[in-house]
Amino acid sequence: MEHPAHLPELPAHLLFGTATAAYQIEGGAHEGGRGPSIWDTYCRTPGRVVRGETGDIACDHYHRYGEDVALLADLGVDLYRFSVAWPRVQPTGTGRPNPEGMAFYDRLVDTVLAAGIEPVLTLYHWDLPQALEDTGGWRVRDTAYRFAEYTRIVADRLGDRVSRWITLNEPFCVAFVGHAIGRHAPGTREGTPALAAAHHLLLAHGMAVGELRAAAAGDVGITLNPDHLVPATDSAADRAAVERARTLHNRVWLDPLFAGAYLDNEKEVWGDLVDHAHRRDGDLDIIGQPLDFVGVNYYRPIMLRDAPHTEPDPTARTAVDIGTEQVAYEGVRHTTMGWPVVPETFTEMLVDLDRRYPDLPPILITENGSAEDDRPDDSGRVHDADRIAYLRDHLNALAAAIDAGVDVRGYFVWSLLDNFEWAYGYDRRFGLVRVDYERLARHPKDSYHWYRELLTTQRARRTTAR
Ligand code: GBH
Repeated sequence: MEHPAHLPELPAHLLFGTATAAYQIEGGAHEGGRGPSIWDTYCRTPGRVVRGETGDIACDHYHRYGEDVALLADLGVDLYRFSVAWPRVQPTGTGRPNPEGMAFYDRLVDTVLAAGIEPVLTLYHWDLPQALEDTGGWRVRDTAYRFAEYTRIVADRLGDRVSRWITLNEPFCVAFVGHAIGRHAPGTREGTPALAAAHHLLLAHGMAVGELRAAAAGDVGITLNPDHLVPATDSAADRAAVERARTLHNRVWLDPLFAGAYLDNEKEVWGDLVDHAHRRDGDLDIIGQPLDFVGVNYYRPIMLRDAPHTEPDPTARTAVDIGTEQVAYEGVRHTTMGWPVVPETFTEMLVDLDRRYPDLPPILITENGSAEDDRPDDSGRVHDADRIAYLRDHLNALAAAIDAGVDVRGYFVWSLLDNFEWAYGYDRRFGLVRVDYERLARHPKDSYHWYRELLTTQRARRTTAR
């Protein structure tokens, strides 16, 4: 079958989807017995989220999921990635499951399956039950055990129907944006406790893998956000800065998961912040169990230079104070997130990942997309040519990585809908579908129609390829 010139050409085996996350779309925050999460708390802390916005209503997906699944069906995706809100399942993070919460995900999964779409379930996309934060959150080991229990509850209920499971979404953001940069919940700026959180997240992942292997038949993986880090100059100092950042962003997760080892350079990067008291014998074996896939979220490269850390009070040093500073990319377009659009770095990141970790399982691109300045015309249509160009160029870059031998099996656009973009509130729009937050109406953008055409073309190729 002839491939239209304006569409990227991907291998016939590649599966396509879109992704969302519970707190960003569901709303219904006080319904169905849901307990409070750390994001409910964070949103209510003055100065944290743009205009003090919250996920209380969000896209009202909790009530409108039927309409959203119909949009997915019309789009023609193979896969739909969503997350389960832990505080809907266990309102206080422990104890017996909440029947109404379980019933919601039961209906959602059945509706997705009835539309001929495979559900891809993320267990943790950042909404920790507040009650667990109150007892130490990810800083304490107990939270990993609680996560394993929660995983078992979800697996027992949905394990017969969900064919792909993602334990955690972007643990980098949980540990370091949450506990060191402080721009995500719980919003603290810590050193050693943030590094403890990183370890407990890895442990939670490993324990959850064990539960999933016991109670669910599907494939199991984790979603990371491996960053493509570029030195501002070729100087030894800038290259060393990038190596420290590569440790903080990528190696913290990749080495224990896929190379069977803790970091060999922790002291160089964090000095006195390093404390092994939270590690126990055997943890590494739990963490490094084989996975069926690794999820990769990719949006943009980051350019860095060496910038000696000059905090006068050493006790105030956080885990992200590693003597680096971000440098702006010149001469490229930036999205409304302020992120540079450099599609070829998507190829470079994937090839680099593949070469550095020979034991990496097959990759699913679990998120890729862009926030644009979408202005609806008089009829409510959004002509988002910039988003289409972004997706087209990144899919071409993905095709190049696959050509270079990287084993990628799936690709998800972030996101199906405009939604609650964390600290940016509703101010940033990533959707293929516009959400009018006053009427909660959905309006497919031009990019939705473009992706639909791509999926139609790819499906036709798949049939001829057979
Ligand atoms: C992903 O995070 C998320 O999985 C998804 O929920 C989100 O909606 C999507 O991407 C788009 O952002 O201001 O320096 O403290 C992407 C990684 C990490 C990007 C946090 C913004 C803020 C860092 N995000 N980061 S900082």
